[in-house]
Amino acid sequence: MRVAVVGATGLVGSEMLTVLAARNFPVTELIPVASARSKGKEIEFKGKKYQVVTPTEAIALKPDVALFSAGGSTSLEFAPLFAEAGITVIDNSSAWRMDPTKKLVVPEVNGDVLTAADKIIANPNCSTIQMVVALKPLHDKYKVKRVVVSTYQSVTGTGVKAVEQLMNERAGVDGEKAYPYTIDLNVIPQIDVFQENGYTKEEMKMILETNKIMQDDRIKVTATTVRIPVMGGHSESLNIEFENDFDLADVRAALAAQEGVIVVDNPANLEYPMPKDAHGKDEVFVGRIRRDESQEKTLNMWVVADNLRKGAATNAIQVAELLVKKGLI
Ligand code: A2P
Ligand code: 11C
Repeated sequence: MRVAVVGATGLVGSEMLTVLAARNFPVTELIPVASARSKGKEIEFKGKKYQVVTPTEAIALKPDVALFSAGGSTSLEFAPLFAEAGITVIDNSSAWRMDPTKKLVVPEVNGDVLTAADKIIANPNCSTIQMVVALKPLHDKYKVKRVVVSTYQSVTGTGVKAVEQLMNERAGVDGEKAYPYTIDLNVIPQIDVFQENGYTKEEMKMILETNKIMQDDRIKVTATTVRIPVMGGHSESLNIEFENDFDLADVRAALAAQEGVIVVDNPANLEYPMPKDAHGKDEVFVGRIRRDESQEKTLNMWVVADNLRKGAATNAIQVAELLVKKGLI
């Protein structure tokens, strides 16, 4: 498989290279792609050096699949050109997610929607991915009516500049700011830009993308998304109301049986998921599983995942693996 990684010099792009190697994706040739600024730069993959090319040069090289994580405008401009050249695109930006002609895929949740006609496939937002992976087995069993989610999101979700801002602030050094406020020793209740309804774009992504992936517009979601000075992954507090009542032991068993989920829930030993433990892992970790005693048929749980892994690179590569398995690339 000849694989292009568009945005190979970025945070998600370099995680894509790590995950391609770690999962032994059958890469025969890597084509690292970035902006003209990075042309010629050397990228190492599995002990071999490859030179960065521009998107236009990459199209001429005709890879089998292109993993995009170079921002929405790059995707809007180049994904259709790659697709026209017969290259399957898996796009991590928000550019195509809500386009009704494009599939928005988390393999464990709705991998069955993929067909040979899908040439641009959208990878969901990181905070949405980890939530739907945890909701899926519970929706199948008890039918989710409503989710109230609050997030605690890592600075890595913003990109290299935000990681630098946090590190500079910790070191007491001046530098460029990715956020409008200090992030070290602070919490910023704003992720992405505000919309007319008072919600942020990140909050609206969690709502709209969940309905599309779960293929059920009746699931009501309300979200508050918050940036915290953390590196390893995103955390989410979920309050889930079901149509049908549940037994807590069955909830734990259903989550433990779900592909891609690891239950870490042992309060007696102070065991629960934390971003420092999820860092560098491909799974979604679930804990603090308990009944909401203020309302019937309602559950509280805590969900953590590495946003650069399952929230971005891993999910995109799992989509590629599924396409290979189905013979679609
Ligand atoms: P470059 O390093 O050449 O700017 P991050 O989100 O971590 O900041 O990374 C963004 C990624 O997207 C980088 O690899 C960046 O490349 C790439 N990128 C930005 N603009 C373009 C573009 N017009 N064409 C191709 N890649 C781009
Ligand atoms: C964050 N969720 O943590 C964002 C980053 O739509 O893919 C990913 C933005 C997106 O800031």
